[in-house]
Amino acid sequence: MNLEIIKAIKGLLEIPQKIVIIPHKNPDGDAIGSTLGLWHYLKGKGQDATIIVPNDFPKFLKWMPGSEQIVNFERDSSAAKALINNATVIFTLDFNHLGRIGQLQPLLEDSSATFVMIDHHQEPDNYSKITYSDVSMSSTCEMVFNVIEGLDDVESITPDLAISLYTGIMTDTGSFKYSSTTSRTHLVVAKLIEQGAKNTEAHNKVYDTNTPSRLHLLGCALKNMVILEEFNTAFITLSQDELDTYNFKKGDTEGFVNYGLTLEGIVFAVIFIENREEGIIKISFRSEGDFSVNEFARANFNGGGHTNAAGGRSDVSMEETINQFKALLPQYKDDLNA
Ligand SMILES: [Mn+2]
Repeated sequence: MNLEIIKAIKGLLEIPQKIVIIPHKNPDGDAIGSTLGLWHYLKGKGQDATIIVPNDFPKFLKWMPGSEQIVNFERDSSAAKALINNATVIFTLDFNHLGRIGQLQPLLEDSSATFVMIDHHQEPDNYSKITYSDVSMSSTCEMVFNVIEGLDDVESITPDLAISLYTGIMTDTGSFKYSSTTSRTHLVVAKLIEQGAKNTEAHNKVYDTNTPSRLHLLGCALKNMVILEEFNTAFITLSQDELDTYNFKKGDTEGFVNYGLTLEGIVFAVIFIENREEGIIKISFRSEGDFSVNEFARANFNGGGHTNAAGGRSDVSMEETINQFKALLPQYKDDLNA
């Protein structure tokens, strides 16, 4: 990675700072893993550091060492505000524009702290003084490893730090199978295991956490799947009523969207999930090959992300959203059949 970035980060950490680390809203494995990994590192260096999440994160990540010390802005907004106001350095991890942190956005916009962005999403904003942005990276966790390596501290990685980064790489690469997984990713993971990451434990704790109601919800989602062979596309809908029927808990629909891609020939998979409270349809897009769901989500559904994984939203009803979606497909037909 870029030596200037390492130099700049090194310079920041030469003196004691008041550090806040922030991941995106609805934090996933990479968001929690990378913030915890960095947090363990900074604590190890004697720095005063706190992680603030914009809102809660799924239960299947709550076993991670240090996660109990994460400040949830929705629950402890006054503590979070004080920490942000006093911060001299703010690391923003796994996102690249301040619109991704919900209610925290105005607080960060008013902050005079030095901002450091570490992120692998496309088209970064320029709010940070130090920007480590690389869309070729498997995960933000891999990038945090690169920073630690750049600072010549790999041998100081503790088991708690190692398992944090391991877990984020594991979840963001679909257990090391997405195309973003490089030989370098495997080398990083190998080093993390060497430093004490208990890999089997991470897999069990993240993936073997089904509840009967989640499996029933999955059954419902799969039953609702619509396959549009003409466009090599499969989509799933879940209404708020269906979520309620199966006692939906945050994180329960994680991974559902990927089932569409396991069908032979399907290159584009989508899940539409109604959120009555927010009055929106939350959308996840996945693709195989060159079809860019980042561009599709940006152009049509107020979202974005990566080439093969993106998110978006719709402010109209499920029925209207599905109609809009179907009406869009013909103009992408050539790309979807490439
Ligand atoms: Mn990520």
